[in-house]
Amino acid sequence: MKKIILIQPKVGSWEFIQDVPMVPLSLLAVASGLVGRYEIRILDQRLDRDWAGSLKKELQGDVLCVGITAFTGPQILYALEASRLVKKHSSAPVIWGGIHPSILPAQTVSHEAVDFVLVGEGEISFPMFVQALEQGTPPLSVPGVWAMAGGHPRDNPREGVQPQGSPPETIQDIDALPPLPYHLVRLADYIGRDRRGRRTFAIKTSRGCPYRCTFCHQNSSYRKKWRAFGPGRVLDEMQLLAREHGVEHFQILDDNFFVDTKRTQAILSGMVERGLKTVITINGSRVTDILRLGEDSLKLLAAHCVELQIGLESGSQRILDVMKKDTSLAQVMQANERLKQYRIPRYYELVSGFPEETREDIAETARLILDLSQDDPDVFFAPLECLNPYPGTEVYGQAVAAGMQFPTSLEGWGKFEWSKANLPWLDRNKQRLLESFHLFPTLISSEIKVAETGWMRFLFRLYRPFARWRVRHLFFGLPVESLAFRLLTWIRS
Ligand code: B12
Ligand code: SF4
Repeated sequence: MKKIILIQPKVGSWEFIQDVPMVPLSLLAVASGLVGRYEIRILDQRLDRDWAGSLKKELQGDVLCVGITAFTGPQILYALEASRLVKKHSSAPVIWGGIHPSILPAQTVSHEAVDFVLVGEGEISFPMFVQALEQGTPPLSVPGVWAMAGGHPRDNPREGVQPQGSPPETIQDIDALPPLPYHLVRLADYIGRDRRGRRTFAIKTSRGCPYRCTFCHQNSSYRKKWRAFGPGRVLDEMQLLAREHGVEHFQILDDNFFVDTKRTQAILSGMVERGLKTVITINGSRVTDILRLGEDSLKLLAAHCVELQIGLESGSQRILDVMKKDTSLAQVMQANERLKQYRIPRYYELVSGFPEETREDIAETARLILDLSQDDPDVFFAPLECLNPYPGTEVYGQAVAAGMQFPTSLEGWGKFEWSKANLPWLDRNKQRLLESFHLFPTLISSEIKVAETGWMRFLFRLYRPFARWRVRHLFFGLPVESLAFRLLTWIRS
């Protein structure tokens, strides 16, 4: 049996934030159609300290190819390190897939350490590619494959088959895909603990999102197509993971979990019917979909959901319209009220730094944060993120038009600094404001998540009114907090 090596590169600073890395879902998905036909080895740089040594050992077998996944950012540098090592120690072709290579395939495949790029979802096309390699037919005939031809990056250049640069279709019926081959990894390495010590594991129950936000990768990667696993498959997977691996908390990584309300209801009620004692965190949702949920779903959600992450983005209607969020502030308040009624813990996410955004728009966001977090222990805010114009998004086009310089090489994307200073439309005052505001949404929400111990929570409770005052007035001068923080750290050490 020929061997296929799949590499999960490190992510960067995230390694220090997470207690355990997230299970390599992308590689497991890609491997799902190959199980039984090839010897598959998944190598995770985040877990294996001597990953280079392990890779060299694996390369000694009969290796058909090496697949590597990457999204935009420092992960690319780690992926390149692995690619170069393969090139140095073997003649096996290196194929890159995942979000970054899919968005910029020509630039990616132009790198000397990359032989092929496979654009889009890999469950069907990767087995086709592998088969072509094995049979010695040109892999370029497989939809979505890019390679260098005649010194130029080309995708599937056969006449009449597919025009240059057009991505392959997304997989319609993802429910028909084989289950994830969890046996290829040591699952225990990917089960972390939440704040209450529950065994926590990440799953994905749907892909894509039908909406059109200008900063979101959805529109390019999945072209607004939302596809989902049916409730039966989702519940079977949860049951298996709970029974065989003791998972007590599922972190659902969907872009938008609630698109199909019937499916939501079936999953939530199925958890009760099957006696699943697990809780869930939902990573991706939006208020307009939450408003479509019936009373039954909300009750079930209250029973199971320990954290509902919601993309609020802004407190300014004008900016919500600019980013094409297709949501009104009245809907935001209404959804919050419904969730509050059921005491469903909300984790709101915000983004700022759009070209049209004024200080008054930012002040409106501040007012929304203050309103929603007022006397509500179940509301928590993520830090206010500065807009990152990722390639493939509508704001990326705006940034290019405004003269923002983006990398022209794969290495460049790996080293690219996503800092506010890069945004061409932000003047120095607004940059400073966004930088100072960044952590305050988190500081003024529930202390439970911010402060670990009882006495810290006490101090935090004393401090919170001051933090709220700062947010109300958008006044972040005289940063006494950072002095206090340094003092506390010194005392503790
Ligand atoms: C889990 C996750 C993380 C995890 C790590 C995941 C990992 N494996 O390393 C953590 C929490 C660490 C993380 C961090 C960040 N993330 Co993140 N994350 C995700 C999330 C929610 C799920 C990814 C996933 O597992 N998908 C499931 C698999 C099945 O889908 P897939 O990866 O697309 O894989 C398919 C295809 O791409 C292809 N494929 C993938 N790999 C390969 C390899 C080969 C060889 C082949 C042939 C095919 C192939 O086939 C797969 C099956 O169809 C996505 C959003 C999403 N819903 O996808 C964001 C996402 C990937 N993250 C994103 C971002 C921006 C970040 C951060 C920068 C956020 C931040 N502000 O700090 C950080 C830091 C990243 C960095 N570079 O330093 C963006 C990436 C945009 C981009 N252009 O790359 C996404 C898309 C979210 C978004 N909506 O913008 N993230
Ligand atoms: S609703 Fe969320 S997932 Fe959907 S396009 Fe907007 S930001 Fe992306």
